[in-house]
Amino acid sequence: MRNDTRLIHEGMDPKQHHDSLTVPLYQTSTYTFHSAEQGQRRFAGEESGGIYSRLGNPTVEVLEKRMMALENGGGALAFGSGMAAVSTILVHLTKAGDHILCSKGLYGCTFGLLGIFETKYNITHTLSELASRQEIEEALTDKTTVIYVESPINPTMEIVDLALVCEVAKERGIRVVVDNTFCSPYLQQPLVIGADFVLHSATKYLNGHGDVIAGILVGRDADEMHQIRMTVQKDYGGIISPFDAWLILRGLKTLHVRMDRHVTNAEKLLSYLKTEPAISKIFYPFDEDHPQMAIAKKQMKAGGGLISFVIEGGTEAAQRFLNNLRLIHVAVSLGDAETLIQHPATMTHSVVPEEDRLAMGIDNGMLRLSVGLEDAEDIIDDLKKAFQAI
Ligand code: LCS
Repeated sequence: MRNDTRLIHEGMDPKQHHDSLTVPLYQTSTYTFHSAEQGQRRFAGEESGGIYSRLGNPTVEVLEKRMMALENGGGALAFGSGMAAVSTILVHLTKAGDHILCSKGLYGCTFGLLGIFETKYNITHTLSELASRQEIEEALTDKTTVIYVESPINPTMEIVDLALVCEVAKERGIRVVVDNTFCSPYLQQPLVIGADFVLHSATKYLNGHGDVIAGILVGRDADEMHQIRMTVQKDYGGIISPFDAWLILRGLKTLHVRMDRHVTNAEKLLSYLKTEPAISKIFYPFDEDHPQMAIAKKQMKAGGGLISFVIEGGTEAAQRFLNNLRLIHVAVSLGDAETLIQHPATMTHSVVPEEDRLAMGIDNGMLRLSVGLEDAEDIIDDLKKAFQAI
């Protein structure tokens, strides 16, 4: 199957589910054993089958199989949030005293998690542009076990050259984790490029309907993914609920058509935003003024549905602009049918100290627009009116 077909069919055999067309919702916490000995065999791993839904659930399993196929991995795990996926893989790959090399910018809570790692376990990190082999090599230490990158970076839309990072990491046996939330596997497939793990806030494009918090982790190696399932995921316990998995399966069926529309709407909005005199900078990966457009085009199928821009006048001007929008909702999150806009300095990245935030390139006047699926002209009209009002 090709990926657009996998979105709809992968992992689901109606014959195994009473000929149901859609994946049934197994809303159960536990499974009944036919005998005490069978329970013993299942716990011992000698017989497959249900044990307890923190260890596996048939609805969740279809989602995991589907995501594994879409990302070209060997195994996948679903979580109760994107942050549960982030924390699980970082706990798996590090021990006290290790070092994590990161992209220059990170989602605010990922940055917060790294702070916890540092204070509690002396696991340090460095943020780097990772722009050249030399820069990557200089930022590595003999304690580096992981390179953790977002690309595009939330919310600056900077791009990391994934092939370059993977090449340098592979030479040194360092594992590469890519947060692919902004792209979804429809636009970018980091495992194909050479990463070891790819993760998502499934809250965003994968689900696409603004009604679930969830995460996905896909790894190259099936045995290692099973090991993570039976250790960090099981014992830290950040699993997804079957209902949320069911909703994401429903959302995934339209990922390709939704992403196409997010992208065409974003392109229309970009053309308009470039004519707005109040905007001093615009960040969109496939914009010809984006300094890393060539790298973006090498690894992404299209520019995605997020545009960030800076308006003159800092936080005060940004807030005045937001307060004059009527159709576009002021909200964090992204990847939904509704167009959403947020102010990273006071919202998603407010936990990042100002000095670090500015070093990440997040100005006080920056706004991040998650372009929805409405008629692009209506979104543009709303933006125009807000600009006129300020
Ligand atoms: N990674 C990225 C790139 C994200 O943008 C987010 C959430 C996460 C991980 C964490 O996922 P969650 O636990 O929320 O499912 N990003 C958000 C954002 O930009 N606005 O609100 C949440």
